[in-house]
Amino acid sequence: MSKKRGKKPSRQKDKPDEKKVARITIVIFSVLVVGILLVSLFYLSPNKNILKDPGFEENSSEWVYLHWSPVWESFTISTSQSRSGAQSAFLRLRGDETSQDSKIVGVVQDIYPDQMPRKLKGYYYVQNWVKGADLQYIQCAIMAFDVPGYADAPLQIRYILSGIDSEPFYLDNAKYIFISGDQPSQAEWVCFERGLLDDFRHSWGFIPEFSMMRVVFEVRYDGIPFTDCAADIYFDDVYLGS
Ligand SMILES: [Ca+2]
Repeated sequence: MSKKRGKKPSRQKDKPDEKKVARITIVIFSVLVVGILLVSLFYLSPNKNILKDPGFEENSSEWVYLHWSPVWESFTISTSQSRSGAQSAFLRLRGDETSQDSKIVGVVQDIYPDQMPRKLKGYYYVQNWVKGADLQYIQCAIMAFDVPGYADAPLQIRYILSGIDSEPFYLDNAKYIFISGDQPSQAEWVCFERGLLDDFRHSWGFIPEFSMMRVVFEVRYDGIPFTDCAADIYFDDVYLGS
């Protein structure tokens, strides 16, 4: 009798505890599921831009130019034109009578993604375009460094955004893709968009592994200009991501 009396109260105590444990388990499970979904959405988001300061609004030190190259000149940040926000990257190209080689004005960012980004997108705006050299063009180059089998130079795709309709020169480590061979439209924002991963696969026959990726937006001429040449180019809202 004393044993039966002793068991009943213990069963009555267990039932609320089991319900409490079950509720806590459900809550923890739900929190975990929601957390995993949120993390997945963040990392798999189609709009995850891996470029820093893609709208040139933060004056980020991530944007640089190739200062070590004698043919390069720097971009500046401008408030004269912007597709979004108040600023853009401004590339001012002018002819140089002393030029014996290329002249490039550009803006560059080095990034370290785990894999080849799927999509490249951006906008550029052209003013004061005076073609003063056969090879005067606007270009976006994507360079993959330390690709196995290509240790000497980065494997590249060079997107000709506008200005020329044939390859300016041959490079062992670069493939050209022409987005527009026409002379550039002026005084309007022009969008360019490509499947970067597919372009590497189709152009090179494989998707390269790499240690670093360099993204270059530039305006340039190659060779000696035959007359004064000029171009004011703005880039804004550039995108590289999934
Ligand atoms: Ca902007």
